[in-house]
Order: sequence, then C-alpha cells, then structure tokens
Amino acid sequence: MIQRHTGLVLAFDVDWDVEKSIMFLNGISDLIDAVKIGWYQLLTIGPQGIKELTDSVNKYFLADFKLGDVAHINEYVVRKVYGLGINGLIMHAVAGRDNLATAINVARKLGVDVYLLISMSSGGELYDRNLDYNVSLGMSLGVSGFIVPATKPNVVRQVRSMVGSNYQLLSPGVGVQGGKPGCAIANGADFEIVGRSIINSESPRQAALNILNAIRNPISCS
Ligand code: O7M
Repeated sequence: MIQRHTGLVLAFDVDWDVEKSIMFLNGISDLIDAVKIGWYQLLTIGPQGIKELTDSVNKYFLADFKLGDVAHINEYVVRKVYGLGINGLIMHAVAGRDNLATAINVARKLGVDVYLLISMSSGGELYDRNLDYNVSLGMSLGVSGFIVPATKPNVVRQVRSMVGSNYQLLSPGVGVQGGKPGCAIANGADFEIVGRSIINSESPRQAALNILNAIRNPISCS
C-alpha cells in the first residue's frame, strides 16, 4: 500500500532523460507520496532507465501500463515490472476475472500492489455501466485499491461507500482535466494523481504546494 503523508501522487508523464528525471523527482520528493510512471516514459528511457529511476529515487513507484491482456501475458508483465523495482501497478478491470486473477496472485506473492481501474476521467462509459460489478471483482481478487476519477465526484463517493476503509482510492483528472484540487480527497479518495498541472508549471514545487494546500483546505467541493 502507498503510505499517505501528503495525499499527492505525481503522474510523471515526461520524455526527459534519466538524469533530468532524477533531478526533478529529488526536488519534489518531499511533497509527493508516489511517482506514477507509464508508457510515455518507458518508451523514452526504456526499462533500464526506469530501473535507474527506482534505484536512485527513494519513493513508491506505481507502474501505469493499464494492464489488460490475457492471463499469461499479464503475469509476464507483472514479473518484469517487479524486476524494475516497481512497488505497485495498475490493471484494467475490463480484462475480467480469469485474465486478472493469476497476475494479481503473482503480484501479491512478489509484494507488488495492484490497483484496479474501474472508471475513467473521460469517456469510459462501459466502465460506468458496470461499476458495482467491477468494484466487487476487485475486492474478491484482493487488490489494494481502485482508480476513481476526480472528474466524476459521484463515482468517487459511490466507490468509497462500497469499499469501506480497507482499500485505497487513487484519483486522476485533477487540474488540466477539470477535477478541482482537493475535492477528490474531500469526496473520499486517499490520493490525488496530478501530472501536467505540476510538470508543466513554471514552478513545479509551488504548483504542488498549491495542490497540497487545497487538499488540506478543500473549498466548494460537490
Ligand atoms: O494530471 P494530468 O491530466 O496531466 O494526467 C493524468 C494522469 O492520470 C495521466 O498519467 C493518466 O494516464 C492518468 N489517468 C487519467 O488521466 N484518467 C484515468 O481515467 C486514469 C488515469 C490513471 O492514472 O489510470 C491509472
């Protein structure tokens, strides 16, 4: 599980080299609880580059490859991700029970957390029609938590009321996509995932501090 200190997860969607990435992350590390990396970065610095990042930056790393293939491929990827020093990964609920179960078991044995994507910050209408099923699926498979969109506050509240306090809710879509900083947590999420509002800012530290301030003092969230 991600340890919560600030409530902020950085979506580190950049095409920078390893050196610049490490410098940036070390400069903001005290303000964030985890670093989410994904396809963009993997395709830029490669697996070796990702390994260098996890070796050099003392932070929880969440791999967002939105894994949703058949069972054996999911399992291969889980094992590779583990080898890169990753602490948690994200899977697509839409892959279904049979394709998720083995990989989730393998991940748990390796000590890698699995977070299940069950609704999307834009689109994702097939997910929203099957919210109850996907939440129950994740709980029965033993995931650590769920991805719930900051742009859909009713989904955040609904999922929290379904899962109680034993699952972590991570909420993307804050800032550029329209979710108000602080409001996903006010509505029941544990973490807000933020990328461009921090990364593209003239002052990333100040941008992150502003979001932390909103998390501590949420205003007009509905
Ligand atoms: O803050 P942004 O808009 O620059 O970036 C948002 C990040 O959250 C980006 O890394 C997306 O891949 C991710 N995300 C969404 O934007 N919407 C979703 O529905 C789900 C995710 C996500 O994190 O899925 C695991």
